[in-house]
Amino acid sequence: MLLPVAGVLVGAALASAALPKPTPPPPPPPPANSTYFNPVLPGWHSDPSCVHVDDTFFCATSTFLAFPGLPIYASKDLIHWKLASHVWSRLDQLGLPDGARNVNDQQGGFYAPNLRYRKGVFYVTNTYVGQQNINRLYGTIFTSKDPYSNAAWSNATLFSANAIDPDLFWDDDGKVYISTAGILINEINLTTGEQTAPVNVWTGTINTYPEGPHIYKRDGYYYLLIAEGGTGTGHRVSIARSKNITGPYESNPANPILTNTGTSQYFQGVGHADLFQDAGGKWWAMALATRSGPDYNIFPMGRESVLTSVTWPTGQFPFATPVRGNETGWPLPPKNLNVAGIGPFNNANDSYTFAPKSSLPNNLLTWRSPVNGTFNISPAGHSDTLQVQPTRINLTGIVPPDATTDGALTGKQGHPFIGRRQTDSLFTFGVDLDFRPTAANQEAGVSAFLTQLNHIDLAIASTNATTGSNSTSFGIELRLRVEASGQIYYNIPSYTTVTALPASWATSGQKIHLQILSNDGFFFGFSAWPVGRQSEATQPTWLNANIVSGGSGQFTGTLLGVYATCNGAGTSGSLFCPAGQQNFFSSWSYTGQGQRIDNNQIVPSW
Ligand SMILES: *[C@@H]1O[C@H](CO)[C@@H](O)[C@H](O)[C@H]1NC(C)=O
Ligand SMILES: *[C@@H]1O[C@H](CO)[C@@H](O)[C@H](O)[C@H]1NC(C)=O
Ligand SMILES: *[C@@H]1O[C@H](CO)[C@@H](O)[C@H](O)[C@H]1NC(C)=O
Ligand SMILES: *[C@@H]1O[C@H](CO)[C@@H](O)[C@H](O)[C@H]1NC(C)=O
Ligand SMILES: *[C@@H]1O[C@H](CO)[C@@H](O)[C@H](O)[C@H]1NC(C)=O
Ligand SMILES: *[C@@H]1O[C@H](CO)[C@@H](O)[C@H](O)[C@H]1NC(C)=O
Ligand SMILES: *[C@@H]1O[C@H](CO)[C@@H](O)[C@H](O)[C@H]1NC(C)=O
Ligand SMILES: *[C@@H]1O[C@H](CO)[C@@H](O)[C@H](O)[C@H]1NC(C)=O
Ligand SMILES: *[C@@H]1O[C@H](CO)[C@@H](O)[C@H](O)[C@H]1NC(C)=O
Ligand SMILES: CC(=O)N[C@H]1CO[C@H](CO)[C@@H](O)[C@@H]1O
Repeated sequence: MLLPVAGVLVGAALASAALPKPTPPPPPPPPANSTYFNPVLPGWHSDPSCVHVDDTFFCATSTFLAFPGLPIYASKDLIHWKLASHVWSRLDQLGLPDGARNVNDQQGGFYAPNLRYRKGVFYVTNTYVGQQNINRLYGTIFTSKDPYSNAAWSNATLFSANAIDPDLFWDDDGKVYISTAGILINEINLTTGEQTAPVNVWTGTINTYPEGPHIYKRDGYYYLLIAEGGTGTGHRVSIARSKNITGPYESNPANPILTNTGTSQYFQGVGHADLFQDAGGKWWAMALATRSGPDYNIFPMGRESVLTSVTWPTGQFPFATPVRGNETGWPLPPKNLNVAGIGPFNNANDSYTFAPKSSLPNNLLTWRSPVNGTFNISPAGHSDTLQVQPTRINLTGIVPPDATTDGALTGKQGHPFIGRRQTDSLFTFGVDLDFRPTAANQEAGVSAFLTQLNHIDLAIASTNATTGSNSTSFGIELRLRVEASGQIYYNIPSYTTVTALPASWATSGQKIHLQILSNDGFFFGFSAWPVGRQSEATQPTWLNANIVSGGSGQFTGTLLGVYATCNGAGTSGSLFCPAGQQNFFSSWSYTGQGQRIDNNQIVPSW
């Protein structure tokens, strides 16, 4: 046995002496782990659900009453996310009576989406909640072969949903299952809509709001990932598995696999995760989190999307790296901004001129779907402006379901507001306003808007007080409105303060600049000045961002935008104001100036 081996060795030694063999290069070292900042989708981006298709990652997030709704973001590097399309951009996609407007609750509308890809088709499965009744829900499935186009998204196929947060799972035998909060699972035939009776397979580890289920099949097991604990500081991600999709499911002894509950971390409410793999097979989780600290008091951006690494050993349960502002984890794909979509990137600044023939920027949202004709770009004689036709409802209106007298004042038929997400802790948002009132109590201005019951507005308004009046029968005032009635946990009063506009500001044709900014992420400052004369700016009024955190908007996040109203003047039941009032906004800008990533740490916006 020894000799032939020796002979081989000798032969090999001779061969290499005759023809020197290059020493093979050492295997490349594994790429170093990455460091990046969370949230990777800052601003209101709740309930993320993500897939990886070819070289691109896609995530969908929930939008409740905002329109257009259900954004799809695309990224090639997991850090820079571009708006690819909105799944819901046409009112008639829902096919419900009254379109999609007739929702009472401020937190109704599109709940958590589920984004999946199968054989060339993207599926977004969801529930539309609360039409006329908070408990009423419609299951919806939208499909598209082109995630970069609004128009390519189908009308909704409606199905009877057992609960919120439906998830679609295709088994190897072609059967399709829906799981929902509860956790309930049943089979659905996507062609006929037929469903089997649901089975309650798991109530989680603490019996509290088991929801947001996702099923993954791996190593012969069905893994059932859920959110539980409620979408506040108790939020967590847990997992169970079974060899049989309908159970019984075995809870992971190491649950929860991802949470910051019970910690002093700045990122709280971590939960509602979805798992996906990158090109190298590494697992990642996208989850929601609030930048609130355990006080859970000031978090104007609401629930944002955070990225963390997941380790999933063969045959075992996965576990995730805890969520931090300065996150370390698997190597990231190289930076790549070559991403398609209707844009912009979520972290971009806005600088909008509303040039003639342009359309509304795609990152602007309205509250509920807008009344046709509310927003006009560069109308005749007013180039480079966004005209907001005032409607009779102001940003509060009469909050449903109390509106027994005048349905137009509930907002259920649309609001005269359009805004973008606050995406940075520190920011400056500003716009110029050319306000042309024709009667008392007309107003137009800017708002930090969470819901109809949680918003702060700075407006130019006409008043019949005589102070500051010039050449008209009404005066012009700066009106600051704090609407905090939805702030249920803290006893913040709602109030309005007015100051007469200085006479020198109110000259004909003078535009007024209105600004909202934050220097620390905790307080918002509201100020105004005549365009071109910033030295005359009012001292900012500083207000606690708690006014637009949680409360009636615990599922949503702050939008910064513009509005116009005549505060109920005109004909009962009619949406628009008496003719005359004109409001032209121009030079819209938003600049991100910093992100708070820890209780005592702010970094430049990225
Ligand atoms: C969507 O539904 C509306 C209303 O029923 C209909 O007019 C429209 O043609 C539908 N669109 C598609 C793409 O099916
Ligand atoms: C769905 O229903 C159709 C019509 O009955 C049937 O042809 C199809 O096989 C069903 N699909 C599944 C996956 O059972
Ligand atoms: C899986 O569940 C189905 C439906 O409850 C049942 O008929 C089947 O016996 C189960 N299989 C196993 C292996 O438990
Ligand atoms: C983030 O953490 C890394 C170490 O993981 C450290 O080198 C870096 O300085 C930190 N960045 C900030 C802004 O704290
Ligand atoms: C890299 O990140 C992964 C996921 O967070 C972690 O499990 C692993 O220990 C890290 N490796 C090093 C060398 O830090
Ligand atoms: C936004 O503008 C600020 C201030 O000019 C700048 O520091 C920041 O880099 C900009 N953000 C992006 C994503 O370009
Ligand atoms: C919306 O308004 C425009 C212009 O006023 C009009 O052409 C269009 O038909 C309206 N659409 C609907 C659905 O009412
Ligand atoms: C001023 O207010 C009073 C009382 O609200 C109202 O009766 C009057 O019509 C107003 N005047 C003008 C010019 O709007
Ligand atoms: C907003 O509109 C409602 C309903 O018309 C009205 O009661 C309220 O006074 C208005 N708010 C302001 C600040 O004018
Ligand atoms: C009473 C008063 O202040 N009148 C002023 C109104 O504005 C015009 C145009 O700016 C001035 O010329 C008037 O003096």
